[in-house]
Amino acid sequence: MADLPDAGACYELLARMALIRRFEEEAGRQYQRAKAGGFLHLAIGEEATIVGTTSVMRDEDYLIGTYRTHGHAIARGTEPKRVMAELFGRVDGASGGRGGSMHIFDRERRFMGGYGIVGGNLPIAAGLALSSEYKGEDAVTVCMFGDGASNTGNFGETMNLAALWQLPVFFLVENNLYGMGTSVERHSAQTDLSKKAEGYGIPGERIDGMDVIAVREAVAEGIRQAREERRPTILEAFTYRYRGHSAADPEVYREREEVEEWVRKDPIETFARRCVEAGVLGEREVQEVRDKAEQQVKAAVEFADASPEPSLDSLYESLYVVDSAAGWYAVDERSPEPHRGEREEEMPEAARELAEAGAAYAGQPAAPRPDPAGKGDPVEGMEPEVAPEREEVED
Ligand SMILES: Cc1ncc(C[n+]2csc(CCOP(=O)(O)OP(=O)(O)O)c2C)c(N)n1
Ligand SMILES: [Mg+2]
Repeated sequence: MADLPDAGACYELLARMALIRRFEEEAGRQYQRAKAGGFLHLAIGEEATIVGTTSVMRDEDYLIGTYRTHGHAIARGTEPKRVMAELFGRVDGASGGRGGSMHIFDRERRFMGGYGIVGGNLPIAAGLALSSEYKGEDAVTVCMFGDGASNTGNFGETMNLAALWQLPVFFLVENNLYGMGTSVERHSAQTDLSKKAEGYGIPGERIDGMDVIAVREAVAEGIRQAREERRPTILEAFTYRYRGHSAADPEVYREREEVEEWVRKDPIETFARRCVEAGVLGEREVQEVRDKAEQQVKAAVEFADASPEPSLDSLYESLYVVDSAAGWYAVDERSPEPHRGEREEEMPEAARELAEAGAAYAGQPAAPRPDPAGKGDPVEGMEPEVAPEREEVED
């Protein structure tokens, strides 16, 4: 077992993990109260993998993750109140209230998301590393993704280019044993995910992702190789999410005993105990860490609650539109005349009308859905539906 670092570092590791845990418990509660919208994927149980990794990154390094990244942002230094405001869809959120739970983003801290497409963050990580290379920066890009993501085409393409171009990138698979409800044995022919990039020239290792110190040591070495030798490597960290895949998961694919077994290895409890037994931290400090987390999360909820919603006028701000695609919605090529929304000068007014129509529709689920291309008539084949119950929604 790797040695503990000094007391200050231990305190900081414990404090970060406790803060993330408390934050996510509260996020789950706020979601049930419908304060947070969209989808919610909690990483409760995975804190050691997250914090162990970020604790050895430099400020200049990039981190890119998945849709389960509230903790990653907080671990990188994004204020919890800005993450909570993002979940609430408010202007003071990390992404201005536009991203929600799956798209937390903090450029200043080089946290590049928050990404909803499984495996979609991998090529972006290679791109970030390539940009560092071009600019002659020392920065390393750390790319974290799930076991399920290792099956995507992006995985192979990214590994190939990362190795071929000797990019300063480091990969970490958060193997929580499932991709949604499918276990690794059922979704991957090669179940040793640390070997999965070997054929592309990227060696890997397996580590205990519930042990913050083990993660920290292994990641530090991976980052060092990426920075100093331009040698990308991959780490497979075994971890576990105590909660369902998302808030909508009935969890029929696993037994309660399995969850309980992992909870007994809880990364925060075991680390706190180890620090106390080694005399590095006192019981009083452990309690202080918990109290501080409680206060910070309470303040985050108050802040998020007080933050306003983005104005309707700002609905079309910060959107990226490819130049060649005139207008902002699919154009019906069969009719040559300009379609509503294609003339840019009409945009502000058209955007406002649509936003108001959308808001009216959301408030009256039984009303016919307005037709954005017409004058508000119902669209054929798009009969109004009643919004599904949150519990039934799958992503
Ligand atoms: C390209 C793509 N396919 C499918 C989905 C639906 N989906 C969302 S999460 C998920 C499971 C991914 O599992 P894993 O990579 O192990 O990450 P975890 O959720 O366990 O953190 C799937 C299939 C998606 N978002 N993107
Ligand atoms: Mg998984």
